[in-house]
Amino acid sequence: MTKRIRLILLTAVLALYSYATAEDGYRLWLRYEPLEDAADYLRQIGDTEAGETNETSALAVEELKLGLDGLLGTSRSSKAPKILLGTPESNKAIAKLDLDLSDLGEEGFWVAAAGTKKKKQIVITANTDQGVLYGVFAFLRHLQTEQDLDGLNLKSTPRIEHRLLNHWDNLTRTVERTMAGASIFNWFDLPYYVEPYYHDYARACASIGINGTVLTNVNSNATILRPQYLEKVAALADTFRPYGIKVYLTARFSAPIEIGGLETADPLEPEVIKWWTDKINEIYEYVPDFGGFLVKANSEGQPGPQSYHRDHADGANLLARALAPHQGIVMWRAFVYEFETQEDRHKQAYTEFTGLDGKFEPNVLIQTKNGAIDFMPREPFHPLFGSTPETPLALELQIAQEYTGGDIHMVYLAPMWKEALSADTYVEGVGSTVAKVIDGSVYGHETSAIAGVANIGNARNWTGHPMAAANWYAFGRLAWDYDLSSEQIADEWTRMTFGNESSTVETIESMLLASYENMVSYSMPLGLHHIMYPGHHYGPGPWHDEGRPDWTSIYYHQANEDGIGFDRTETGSDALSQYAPEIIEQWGSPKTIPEKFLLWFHHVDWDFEMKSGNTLWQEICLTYQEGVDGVSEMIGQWESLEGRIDEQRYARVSALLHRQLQDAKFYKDACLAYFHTFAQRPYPEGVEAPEYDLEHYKSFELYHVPGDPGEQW
Ligand code: BDP
Repeated sequence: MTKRIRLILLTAVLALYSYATAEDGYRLWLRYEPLEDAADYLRQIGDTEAGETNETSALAVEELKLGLDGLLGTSRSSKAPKILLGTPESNKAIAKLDLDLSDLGEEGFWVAAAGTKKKKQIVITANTDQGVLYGVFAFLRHLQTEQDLDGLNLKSTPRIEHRLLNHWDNLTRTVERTMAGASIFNWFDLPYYVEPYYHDYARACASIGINGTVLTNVNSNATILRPQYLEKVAALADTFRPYGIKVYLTARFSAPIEIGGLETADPLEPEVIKWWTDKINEIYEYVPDFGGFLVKANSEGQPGPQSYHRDHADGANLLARALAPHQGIVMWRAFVYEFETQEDRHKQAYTEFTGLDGKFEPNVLIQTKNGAIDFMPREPFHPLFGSTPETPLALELQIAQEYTGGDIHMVYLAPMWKEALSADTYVEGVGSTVAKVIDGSVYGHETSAIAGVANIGNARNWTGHPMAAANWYAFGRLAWDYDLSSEQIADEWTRMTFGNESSTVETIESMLLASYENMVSYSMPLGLHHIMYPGHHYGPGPWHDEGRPDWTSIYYHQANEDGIGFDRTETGSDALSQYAPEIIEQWGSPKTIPEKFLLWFHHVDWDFEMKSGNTLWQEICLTYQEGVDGVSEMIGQWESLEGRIDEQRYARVSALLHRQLQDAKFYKDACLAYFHTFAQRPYPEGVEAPEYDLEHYKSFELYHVPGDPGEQW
């Protein structure tokens, strides 16, 4: 072999090696890189004795092997404690232990040290194979995060029954409001070709307890209900089933007209009822465990029952009755507001759905966004939570960062979701948190659901921004157990994604945990909301004043020479009256409301004195500045990791953080330049005045922003 050929070969081998070990993010939090303390663990973990009965249990065995081989290497000592894996039915050795699994339900698991002093064992068990699979992921997470095996005892059951991703994916493969590439669902190739990555998607979802996925956009297309597409849906359902993931679809209310050839979609017309019943029966022929429908009706131009002078209950019940014999559910969205009325949008869903409470079939859940406006960077909880004692509510969160920096900004959303989940509605006394309304415990509902609008696309690393995967992870973990803290979830994710080296972990965690407040501060602080650029929603547009009033910014901030903020008290829209008396009392005065919600409920003078002693104007300026400074700090923290983490992710995050800083500064400068025209007061010390005049910011345009529906149709 000549020197030259040897060199070429060597380069090829090296390239292959670096490709194979590349940290391109594809493996998400399931990297299973060798542990530093592997030798220690190897003394405590021996061979696996598994009971295998079906595809799900086979996956559990395979995952455990994959995880252990990666984390600890492939050889095991015959003297080390064995892992007993399976249900008491599938594994005789587990049956012999005679464990009480009665509190584990269908999905819970138990991972524990078992056996005798002489013959130690580790048991990973559950009532079902699905539970065992969850147990395997929990055990591997325990190892990945380098937890102790002494006294191992992980017992857990999910708090919420249906834990769903909502994909806002179109059949054309564009994705509404997600920036991570095209839709992962390759409809044209289905059912002939099932992409291998569908398995990896399902596996990642299962690893965090997600058990359902809505495949299609809430702005729906009736084509998905055609037989040709149902075949495709069936191929996906077959792929996801062994991972415990059910598929759901969005139902376009006018489908009987669009694909059924009827002249009406009136939910009370017998031919419409028959059409949906036949369609639903047909779906179950393709997908015997089809989960049900998510419906956006009479909202933002979507068809719905009100077009026929029927109400939302008539619409939801039509579908629910046909789904019930198959155990399917309807998630009917509360995100509705009238096209014509000028009533504060904040109030409309509450008025609509409290009026219908008690009229829904038992398999209907009203799916409600965390806040009443629309996934703003920070929203007070939706007043509907706790206000429909007869009707279960599902919580809809947005993992995609529509208003929170797209997937360009590093923003860890768990703190926002925790704020919503732990908000006290007071409806049944202190402690009636949104989480408890959702899990059904406040009013004794049996069924419960939580949904996250997915931030996933066909980007190699799934979510575009390497840090955005933390949000997918956090959603699943909180859906399983809303009592987990943002810190704990950040810690798990960071260790699993970047390894356990302590200063790396500390640095990334501290960045994650600061990121949410930073983003709120540099975009919409102190209760400001809906002041984003129209259409694509990326970046500021506080001056936006065209079109229907409640789609403008000026409608929401109400800035004038006197002050700023939306009066939602008695003297204004009175949306506050939709909350419990305890909330009204606290939030009713600008002096007592938590300042983070001040301008959401109050129109306040520029010179209003804040708790800090600053005037409102000064506080607004300082908070914007704090947000920008926070991003600079994140950059400094990230730079301290150079050389300590892989070059690939280091470089990507670095570039993104620099762009985030530029954007944050732009947000601050644009908003301050604009609000200054009303406030006309000097910028306080410590605040960098906007670099340019207002016209500069107003004239700035972004083109072809990913996820913008205006670009898609
Ligand atoms: C808004 C989005 C829009 C969605 C709508 C919804 O801008 O793209 O279709 O919510 O949730 O946030 O239906």
